[in-house]
Amino acid sequence: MKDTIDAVKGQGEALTGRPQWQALSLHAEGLRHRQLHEWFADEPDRGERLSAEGAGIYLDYSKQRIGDETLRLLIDLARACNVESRVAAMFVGERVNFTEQRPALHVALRAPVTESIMVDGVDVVADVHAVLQRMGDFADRVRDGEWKGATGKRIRHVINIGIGGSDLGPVMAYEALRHYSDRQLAFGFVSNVDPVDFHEATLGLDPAETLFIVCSKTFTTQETLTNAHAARDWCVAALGADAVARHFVAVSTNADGVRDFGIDTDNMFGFWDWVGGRYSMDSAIGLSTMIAIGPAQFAQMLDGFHAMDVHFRDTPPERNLPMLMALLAIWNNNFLGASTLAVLPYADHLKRFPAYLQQLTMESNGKHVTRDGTPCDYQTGPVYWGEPGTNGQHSFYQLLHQGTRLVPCDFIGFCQPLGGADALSQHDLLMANLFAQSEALAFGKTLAQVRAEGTSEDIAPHRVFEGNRPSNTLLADRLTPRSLGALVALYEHSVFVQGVIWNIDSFDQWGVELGKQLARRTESELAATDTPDLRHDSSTNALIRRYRAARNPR
Ligand code: G6Q
Repeated sequence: MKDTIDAVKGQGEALTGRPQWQALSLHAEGLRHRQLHEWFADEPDRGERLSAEGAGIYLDYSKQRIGDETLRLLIDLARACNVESRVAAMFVGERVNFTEQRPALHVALRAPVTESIMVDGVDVVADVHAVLQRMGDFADRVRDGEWKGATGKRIRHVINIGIGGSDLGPVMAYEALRHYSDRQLAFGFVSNVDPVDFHEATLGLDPAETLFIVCSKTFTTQETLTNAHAARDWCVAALGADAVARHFVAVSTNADGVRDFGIDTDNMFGFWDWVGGRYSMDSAIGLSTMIAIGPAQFAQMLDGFHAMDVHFRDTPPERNLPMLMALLAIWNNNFLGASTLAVLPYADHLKRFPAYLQQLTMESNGKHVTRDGTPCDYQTGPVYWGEPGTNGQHSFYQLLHQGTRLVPCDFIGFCQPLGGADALSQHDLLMANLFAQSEALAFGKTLAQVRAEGTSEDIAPHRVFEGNRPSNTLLADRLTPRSLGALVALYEHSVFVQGVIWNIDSFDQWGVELGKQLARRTESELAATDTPDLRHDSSTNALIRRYRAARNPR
């Protein structure tokens, strides 16, 4: 009860007016000139002390520009913002997505069958496991060739059609876990309404060996339905209308929509409105992942998610990975003025991980008003971006090292290569680069050091590295389904904690609506046979006229 009263009271108070926020502002001012090399010189045990471990992931945050006092003040702020009670509320299924009046219960998607979480009198964990069971049966049938196409051929190609949360998780997980996938099956992902996406994904494929998974929570998304219709036409042209039942399955919450499209609801895998799109890769939306790696390894991925959930729920803030990552992100964003955050996985299989995180973080925390609708007078979510190392080192790292902006980095690496001992020396080289980059960013190279190398005076300033550029390093033993699950859950929960502190709804996405509405109106204008009466601004009108004049050369 006290928590509820505090929560309500707490949310009425402006964040920047809180004494804890102001203490952090003052503290940041006092630390403005403090250098990472000074901290390391003063604290010989810093590198090991400023670290935490959970669910198989080790976080080194010693190269962040913080001291013990900083962390204490950040935790004070989290407490003042009732983070702990909001976390508890999320875990028990309260409607933490308050603008849509829904729970955000992705933690239920990986809860063991022995647990129960009630939503409106229904145990959702039991429902989750019933769907997992059906997914497992189906995935096994596709993998062992029992599920056949309309002509009796086994399935060789699986194409996921979906967009946003119904695409980014599946494609990221497939790439990340390719090593564990059945190489007899090829996977494709079609998301863009640009017709070339579907064309390229199906080029050269035999429709008789191709299975489409149409993934759409709402089953109303324009891009997905357009591509799904293109897929159906492609299939029917080769195999006839009766083939649809053998070549299409759906993942959705909308059984009517699935039926209307022509997919048998026996071949539909459901989920629930309490699963947000960007939090859904471990629901039935992960069907392609399960077909790729098999139900047992999919279960290991869920175990990894769950291990991080438990760590997050039960560990004090000082040792809690998602909490620490969130507080460090707030520190860099709101008190050191960093407006972006680079995610740099030293694992080529994680090449789609930054894109996945872009949605998770920016759709969640790209918000401009607080819970009560008041404009935020502080920055909310930073821009997340990134590329795998070492490739990025040969392009944008220049700016990270010597640019004028502060770009905090999350380095992600694994201690063991996937290729076994044969790959070890090349993997050592990869990881040497990761460690070298975070060291170079933190400690730089002084003018005196540059001069001592014999560099001429006119060139010397160009070769100086200021250092003092903060980073986290995340290490796991090996990229496995389990460690991937833990890594994703780590970021999911970090995003939520940041959103609680900023007092925003991390689970809605109203910002994607306006463009969709305008596109609907514009589409008919582009193709109109009569000259349309354009009533946009003069720029949009001129662009539409130019497009119409050139769109169909004959
Ligand atoms: C994610 C968003 C959004 C959504 C897509 C696809 O959190 O809600 O990215 O996943 O718009 O929606 P459907 O799954 O309904 O097609």
